[in-house]
Amino acid sequence: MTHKDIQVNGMTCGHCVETVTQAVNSLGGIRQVSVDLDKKQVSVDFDESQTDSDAIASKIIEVGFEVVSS
Ligand SMILES: [Cu+2]
Repeated sequence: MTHKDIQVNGMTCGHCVETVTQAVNSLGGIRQVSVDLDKKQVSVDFDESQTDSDAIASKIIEVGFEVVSS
C-alpha cells in the first residue's frame, strides 16, 4: 500500500470535495481517499500494483482541478 498527499488547486466547497473523491475512487486499486479543503490536499492510499500517482493526478485534472504537486 502506498500513501500519497497531492496538492490540488481549485477545490472550494463540499461539492468539489465530493467530485474529487468520487473521481479518484473510480480508479482501480484505490483504498482510501480523504480531502483537506483548508490544506488543498488530497490524501490517497492505493495499491501500487494497480494504479500510480500519475493516473490519480490525471483523473483529478480530468474533472476540472489543477494538480500542483503529486
Ligand atoms: Cu466546490
